[in-house]
Amino acid sequence: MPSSQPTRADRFSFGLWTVGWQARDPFGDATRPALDPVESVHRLAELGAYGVTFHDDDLIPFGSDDAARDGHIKRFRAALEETGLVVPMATTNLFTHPVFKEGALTANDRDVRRFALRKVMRNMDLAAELGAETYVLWGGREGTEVDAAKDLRAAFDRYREGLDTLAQYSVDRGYGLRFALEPKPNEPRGDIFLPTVGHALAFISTLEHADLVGVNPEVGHEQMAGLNFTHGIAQALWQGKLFHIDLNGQHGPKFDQDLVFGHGDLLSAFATVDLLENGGPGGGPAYDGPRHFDYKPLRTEDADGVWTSAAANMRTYLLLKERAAAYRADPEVQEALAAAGVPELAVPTLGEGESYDDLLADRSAFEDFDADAAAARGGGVVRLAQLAVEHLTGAR
Ligand code: GLT
Ligand code: MN
Ligand code: MN
Repeated sequence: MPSSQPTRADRFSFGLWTVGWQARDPFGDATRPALDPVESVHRLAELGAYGVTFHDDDLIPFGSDDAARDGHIKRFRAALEETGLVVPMATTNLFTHPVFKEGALTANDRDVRRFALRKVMRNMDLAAELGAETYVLWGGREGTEVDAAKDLRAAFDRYREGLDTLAQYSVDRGYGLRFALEPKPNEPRGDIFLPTVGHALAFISTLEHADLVGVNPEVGHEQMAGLNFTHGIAQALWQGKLFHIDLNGQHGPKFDQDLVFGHGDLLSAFATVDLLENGGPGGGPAYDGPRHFDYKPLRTEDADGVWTSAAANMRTYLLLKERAAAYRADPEVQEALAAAGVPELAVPTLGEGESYDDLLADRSAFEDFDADAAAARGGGVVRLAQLAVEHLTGAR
């Protein structure tokens, strides 16, 4: 049995809104009482997490006066000090209050946009004070149901203006924050702007402080769009843009399930962990940021079930990490990888110093190339898939 007891070194973190979700859904009332953020900090620390993240309103209820606000922050800070938990990331709730029903940074109403910016800036102050390095922006309300109701090009101008303003604010205040945009295709809006990792990466390239902005992809959000999550984060890593990650589970294209990590597409979760842990230079980790879980304990669960599910996320990650290491170390897997030609993709297509003229002169590349023989070679891919299944099921 592998050691699956999480430690601080594993860098597991959770949003206050995850374990704190009271399980209110569009069809039913809450099934659990509110959870005190201080209790969440203590329970998460006991379970082996190293970090906790929050929206402004998770910690300080919307509309609190200054005295109440200070009180909430003080209690939270004390809990962090007692437990040693850190705050690696913070974010803003720009979606719950009805004021944001038509958008926040891209609302048609300019006053709402100005209010949204101020709300973010205020929580950036707190994030920096608590030592956060990353600031997430999930634009849940930035989108439409009726396209005629929004000047779409102006929406991107305003989105960019918002990001440029916030990044400049962080630079001027010396906060050192990096921003991570979280894509999602839909829900709560019919269609949300920046629906996938790819859209977000393209948008980021237009920003004034593009270097300070990356992505926070969520497993289920890419899978809701029918996309391959591992491919999405691979491209983000390749572009140096995986600033944060939201791990959870999802069963294909349907509403956002926010299941426990690995409780959706397990093979995809295996590929994700293998990439994060073994996909870097020399086979080491490709990502060194927090392993952040953004899930919702099932609505069926009581308080015990909440903590069982929090622990399940971490244990599943560690089990997959152990399985991925065993997979990589298995001589038969090594041989199957070689047979499938996987290492060959790392060899540049043109030789050292070779020009396209040299390629044109190389008869073996075209005139004498036997396309039919190359086409007849088997890929050896099923064997790799089955070896993964056997490692996952404990058969190897
Ligand atoms: C909300 C959303 C998540 C985002 C959070 C950050 S809020 O719960 O469903 O995916 O990560 O704003
Ligand atoms: Mn989600
Ligand atoms: Mn998320």
